Amino acid sequence: MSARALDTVLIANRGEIALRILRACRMLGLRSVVVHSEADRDSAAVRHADQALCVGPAAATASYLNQAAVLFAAEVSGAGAVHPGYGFLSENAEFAERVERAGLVFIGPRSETIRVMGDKVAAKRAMREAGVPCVPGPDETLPDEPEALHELAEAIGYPVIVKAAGGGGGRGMRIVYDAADLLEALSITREEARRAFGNPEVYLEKFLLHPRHIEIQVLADHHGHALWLGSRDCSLQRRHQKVLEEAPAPGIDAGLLAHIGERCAQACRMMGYRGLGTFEFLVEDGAFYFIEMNTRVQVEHCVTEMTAGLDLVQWQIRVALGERLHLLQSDVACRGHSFECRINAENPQSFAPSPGRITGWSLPGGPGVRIDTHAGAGFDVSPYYDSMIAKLIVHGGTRAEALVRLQIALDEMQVSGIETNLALHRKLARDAGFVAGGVDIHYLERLLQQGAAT
Ligand code: MV4
Repeated sequence: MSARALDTVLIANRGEIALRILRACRMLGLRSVVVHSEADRDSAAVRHADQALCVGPAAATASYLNQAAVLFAAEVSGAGAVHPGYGFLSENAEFAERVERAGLVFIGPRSETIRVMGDKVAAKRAMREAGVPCVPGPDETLPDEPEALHELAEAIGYPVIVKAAGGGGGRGMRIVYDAADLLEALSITREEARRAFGNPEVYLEKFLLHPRHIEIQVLADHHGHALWLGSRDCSLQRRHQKVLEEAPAPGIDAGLLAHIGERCAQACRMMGYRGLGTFEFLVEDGAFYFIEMNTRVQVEHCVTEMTAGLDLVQWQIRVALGERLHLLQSDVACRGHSFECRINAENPQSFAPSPGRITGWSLPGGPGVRIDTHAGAGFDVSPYYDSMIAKLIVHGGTRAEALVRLQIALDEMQVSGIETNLALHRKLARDAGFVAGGVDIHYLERLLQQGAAT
């Protein structure tokens, strides 16, 4: 314990988020240790960190997911805290527990909270008990008897969706339109879940046909103080990958949003939640339905930073180190509007990753324009990791102003040497449905199908 310093943070991630965390550490006067794979030796995070340690070969399972190697790096560097970023080990309860047991601070909620939220049925039960509205459907283990199952589904009303308790983020789910298909859907999903997540438990929900995906950002300290920091609309997705996000969610009644936000903050207080968190909702016909909670910093946290005027990653670290949040809910404002485009190295038709060397790189700028990236001219996009190469974030006083900034910034941005989804973003930023605001979760895939047909 003696060598462990709470002035040193180990960053267990790569890419833009490693840099983002590093910058927050610098702002707080904290030392940073970055772990990296052999493929990321020349990365900007490695260059800028106070210390860098290689934890294994390029494959994530051998490096960024290698718990023993990451924990060993924390030990040898004398780090007192571990920031997992997003993806990789960020929502791994076992890893968080090992960090805790090593006497280190895991920058995130308690491992026990991560475990509860990882079980989507347990998470839903906790939220319902805290007064957060959930999708209709039971939050207890399903009965075994076929008749009881049929009665349950009838009571919910078809179509229903079968989801794996160990799933989430679109993995392990199956829609059932007709009672004749119910039992088979349950048994197939259960078998898939047993294999994929080691947990065969499944649950049933009413399947909402045209919802929006709206999130509430929360922040809680270790002293029972919790705040909600606004909403995000993440409905523009393709195959459960978000493409373009915005804050606040457009067209939602402010009173309703405040009511839901306050429910989320209250749920945090009841659970003794600590750190940053996201409540995911499906919103249909003006009603909010909780589906999942994320216990990490999210890729799209930036749009909330722009509208709330807060450095969320700094706050995440500060509360993890035990600091009190003195900010009051009445101090939290939502100023203007923000958009974030995820710029990916991918083929515009097939969406297959497009790794390789970036030869040309020209970034937009001006008021209200922010780029979070680890890439640049001469950067090699690795085939081993996620294909996101940059986030373009804009802010404006109104949604209309932010939208014009987005259009201009997208036109200014140029990337060559690899394929990107910039053209898709340019098209989206001028799409009538998107410009109007409030499209549903199926909008982007429908748009892509039409585009492919013409
Ligand atoms: C749903 C749903 C409709 N009804 N649950 C997909 C990801 C996972 N987080 C939950 N998902 C969904 N759950 C009910 N009861 C539709 C989806 C869904 C979806 C949700 C958010 C964003 C994009 C989506 C695309 C397809 C399906």
